[in-house]
Amino acid sequence: MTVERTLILCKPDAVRRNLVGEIIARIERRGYVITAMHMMQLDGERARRHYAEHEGKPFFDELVTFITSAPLVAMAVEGEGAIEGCRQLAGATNPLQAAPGSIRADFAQSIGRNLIHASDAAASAARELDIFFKDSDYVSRRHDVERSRT
Ligand code: 3AN
Repeated sequence: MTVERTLILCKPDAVRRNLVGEIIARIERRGYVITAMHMMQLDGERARRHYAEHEGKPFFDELVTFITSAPLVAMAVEGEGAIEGCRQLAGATNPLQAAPGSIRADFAQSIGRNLIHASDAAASAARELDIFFKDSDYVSRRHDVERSRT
């Protein structure tokens, strides 16, 4: 069994629209397990690190401005195949192209306000989780992860 850990952000639009519970419910119903969680307002330095791969793109400044504009909820989510599974739950970046039933298709209209971040690969998950959490923030829920598969 390959248990993965991924970073989920309920971005400021999700918090403002009271959709945090909806997002958490979908993650938990899928059987994934939350092992760390913070509500926080991100500073510019951490926001730029988080979105480093987009530096230089036309939407980068707006992205950093938006993600730092109001509180977000950051979560570490664990489970078998959790990285790809959470990307499925989120849906495609552009809500108009997101699969029906995904969070972005069901609740978002535009690419700049697409509610959720979900890491796209093991390396980016590890890098991004380090921006939001330190080792002592994680709780151990290995039994819950194992039970949730059956
Ligand atoms: P995803 O969040 O689906 O992995 P990325 O990593 O390509 O998408 O983009 C990160 C974030 O940047 C997106 N969630 C979205 O908020 C924003 N973004 C991406 N592409 C655009 C764009 N063309 N215009 C405005 N914002 C964008």
